[in-house]
Amino acid sequence: MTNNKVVLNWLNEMAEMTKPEKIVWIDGSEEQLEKLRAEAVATGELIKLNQEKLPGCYYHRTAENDVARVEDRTFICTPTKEEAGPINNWMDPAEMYAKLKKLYTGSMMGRTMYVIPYSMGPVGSPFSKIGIELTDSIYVVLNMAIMTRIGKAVIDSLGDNTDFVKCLHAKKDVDPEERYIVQFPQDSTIWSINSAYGGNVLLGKKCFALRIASYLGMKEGWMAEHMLILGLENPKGEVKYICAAFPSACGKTNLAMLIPPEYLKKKGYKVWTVGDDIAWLRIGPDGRLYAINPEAGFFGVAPGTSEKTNFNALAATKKNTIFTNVAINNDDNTVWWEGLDKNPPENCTEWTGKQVNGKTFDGKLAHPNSRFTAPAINCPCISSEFENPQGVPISAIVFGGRRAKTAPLVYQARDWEHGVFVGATMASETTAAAAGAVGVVRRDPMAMKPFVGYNMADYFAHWIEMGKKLDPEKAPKIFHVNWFRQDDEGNFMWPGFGDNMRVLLWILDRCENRAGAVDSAIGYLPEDGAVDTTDLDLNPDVLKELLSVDKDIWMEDVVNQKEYFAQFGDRLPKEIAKQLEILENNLK
Ligand code: GTP
Ligand code: SPV
Ligand code: MN
Repeated sequence: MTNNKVVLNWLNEMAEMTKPEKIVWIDGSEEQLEKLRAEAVATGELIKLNQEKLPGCYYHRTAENDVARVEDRTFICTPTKEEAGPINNWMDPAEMYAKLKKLYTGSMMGRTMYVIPYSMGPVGSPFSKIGIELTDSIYVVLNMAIMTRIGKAVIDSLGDNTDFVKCLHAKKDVDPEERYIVQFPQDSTIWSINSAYGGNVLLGKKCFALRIASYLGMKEGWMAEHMLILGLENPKGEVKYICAAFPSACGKTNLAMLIPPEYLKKKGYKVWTVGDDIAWLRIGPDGRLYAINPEAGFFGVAPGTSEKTNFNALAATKKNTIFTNVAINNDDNTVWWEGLDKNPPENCTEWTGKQVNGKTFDGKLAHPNSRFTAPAINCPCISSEFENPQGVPISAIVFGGRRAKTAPLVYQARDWEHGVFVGATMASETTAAAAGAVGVVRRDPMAMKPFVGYNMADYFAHWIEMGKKLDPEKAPKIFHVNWFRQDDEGNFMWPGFGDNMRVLLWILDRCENRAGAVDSAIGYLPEDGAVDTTDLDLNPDVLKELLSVDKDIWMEDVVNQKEYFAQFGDRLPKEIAKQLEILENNLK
């Protein structure tokens, strides 16, 4: 497929180490992919679903110990520990290479190594970057074929260029004790072993498009962020774009595909999806911030996805989709998960493969982090700008997380620097998207805690620098939202989902100086009546509560913020320290 010497030498070196029985280049043709699907069905790696109801759809079940990202086994191997920073796992690159070489040696014996050339971003876009993933998993090949642009066009566009990310994945024994997800940012290299799940093995996604790309962005003057990108069209047909960073399983896919409440739909408001997980952001020649979605598909959380909550995501999964770790309805060979509807199948295979009566089963039929891999073009609300190589201009950046108490429904940062501080002080309850305890509040700056490829303090500094380079008149305004505030009984107080549109409209109005706000200790809050509650069955007292700031709880948070920032020592930008001081004084 290529005469690129650097590619071929690297490929040979990796093959000598892993010793596959054969090597197969993925050309991206439907014919080749179809052969691989058939092979995976024959070996049981995939199950073919009901082809009338779900054409082109397949099912995959992972090992029970391999169902989420593994943050404690994820490493950033920079030459010094300081470059990786205090919140990343680190090991000396030479030591890590030596350790992993032992694990990889002979790991593909008797197996096939697939070579997947892929592009993050439209092939040929100035934003785009190329990777090559070597893997011994057909499941990975088929997922990468949905999530990225793959094949001959990509390797052709690389030509003799040596600027590509070298990605190696071996499934090996899926042994959690020997599982490693390792980034070597200085070498543009990713090595992943002993997993076959999602973000651990689809190396274009979190490993490249966030960890390696965030490092490249810092060096080259752009940003790689854990953000959705959506376009909001008003009745005049004008579209404004918003990026939002929420931690894993905190609502990005849902917000990106939002369907407005009926009264707004009737007026002509629409939402268009550009991306649901990752944004690459650059400053354009006009001083504005532009974003592309480097991915080509959605690797979305299945549970909670229904016609009511996320019609568009569900519609996107009706063809050419791979489902992982959901439940199977044995009566018609279709899929089911908690929250799809209120009718679990009686004749059911739950996610680990046991035959159960879904109606009486006590437990989850689908794993809480079960996922669908769906082509973006399947989405009914995919933006016409999805393939735009220049990206879309961003009006607002929104941060958010799961906070039962502290954060109000929405507030606005006073300026860019304050906005960076708002992002840097993000915290959220942990979810099933990563292995470990669920529901524990942890600090997750910009939703990038698990994904930043260098020292988080330098990452904050990079955000501040980017702000200085933007035209101050055109820089996105920065906001914080919380869809997950709870009452004393633990119920969500805000209806969320489509009704989040009400908050987005306030945000865009603020960007154009149209909506009212009141200054508070933490930033600008919507003034009375500024969030439109037309046709919403919400007690005005509840909205008041949702928009309230409890100074005692915030003071506790400030104590925690201080402790958190202390670990960065002198490397913490002075702007962040100054904002912390302002917040503390405001709360006193
Ligand atoms: P990753 O793919 O892990 O990065 O997750 P994500 O941020 O895209 O989260 P997603 O949109 O898949 O939502 C995760 C879970 O949160 C799902 O079970 C949703 O149903 C639920 N959720 C999303 N938006 C809302 C909301 O506005 N309110 C409430 N209560 N739940 C929501
Ligand atoms: C996330 O965990 O944020 C995801 C899923 O989007 S994964 O691809 O596993 O990272
Ligand atoms: Mn994500």
